[in-house]
Amino acid sequence: MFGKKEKPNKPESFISRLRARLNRGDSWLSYDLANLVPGGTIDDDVLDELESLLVMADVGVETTALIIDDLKNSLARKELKDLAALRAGIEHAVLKILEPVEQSLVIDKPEGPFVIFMVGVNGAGKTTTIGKLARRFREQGHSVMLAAGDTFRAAAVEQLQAWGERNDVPVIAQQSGADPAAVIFDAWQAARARNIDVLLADTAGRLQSQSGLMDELAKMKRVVSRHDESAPHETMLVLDASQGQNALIQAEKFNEVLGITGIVVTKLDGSAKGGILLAIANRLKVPVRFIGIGEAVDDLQPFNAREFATALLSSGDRNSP
Ligand SMILES: Nc1nc2c(ncn2[C@@H]2O[C@H](COP(=O)(O)OP(=O)(O)OP(=O)(O)O)[C@@H](O)[C@H]2O)c(=O)[nH]1
Ligand SMILES: [Mg+2]
Repeated sequence: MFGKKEKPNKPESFISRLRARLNRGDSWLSYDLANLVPGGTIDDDVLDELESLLVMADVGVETTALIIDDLKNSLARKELKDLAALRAGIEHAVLKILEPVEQSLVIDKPEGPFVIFMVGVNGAGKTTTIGKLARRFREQGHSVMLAAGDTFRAAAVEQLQAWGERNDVPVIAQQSGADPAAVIFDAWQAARARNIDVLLADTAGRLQSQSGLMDELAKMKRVVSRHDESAPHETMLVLDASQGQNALIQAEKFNEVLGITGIVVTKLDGSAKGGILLAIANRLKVPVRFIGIGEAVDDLQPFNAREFATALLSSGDRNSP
């Protein structure tokens, strides 16, 4: 395979890694677009086929309809003369959906620590994201502490402690089976006493359908807000992009129970086509803070709508000669 430039002395930028890794480097959208329009004419049939493509790429029926309606209006105004105009039209529609959710997380230090709750289903990437964020915040000059609120899974505390050691960040933990709300409160008190800027709270993975466990998260939030009514300052939902439309269902339920204030979409480097980000942005309108494209520390970066749209629409390897 070729198409990717070697740059031995300079690490690849995040955007080029995103382009190379999204849907395993197959830029399905531009590749399939070119195939849809072999003769170069855009008509209703082309848009109908595009509609199926978007639905298959996890964009979802509702959000796809929004994009297609936009394009049909452009077509009626005779603005879609060729493939380039169609691509520009899609990019415009995609940006209209993504730009409003591009809102970076701002750490403004209140009285106590800035508290971030990390929630999501099992294996979505919560603990890893905490590790990556701990590093990022440290590099930005903030003092950081981690709370081992996953007291359920046996190795969870060790996993968090490993991240803590790697980044020289203290971890507050109790024995496994302890009440997670007690761990969080303990950590919050410690963070306040030590004048820590950011407290990142890990929680055990749970399915959105497990109502008892969802209530437990709400209780963890209450324990902190009782002592600092502005906390938690961020309830961050971690979603695994490879779960497709299921991630949207998770997002809706977590939002309903907890009031999500930020989203992290991980694993965009796998087989995920990335359309799920459009579905989530359109349905929830909750800020997408970061996206993850791999397991390394710098594989997590702030979400940038334009970069993401470009990655969706850029020429992939399959278009190379
Ligand atoms: N490829 C890839 N893997 C990721 C990404 N983010 C996290 N992972 C991997 O996903 C796996 C699960 O990550 P965790 O951080 O343990 O997930 P979790 O949500 O804490 O899981 P539980 O605590 O079991 O609920 C790990 O192997 C991570 O390295 C990503 O953006 N891309
Ligand atoms: Mg975890």
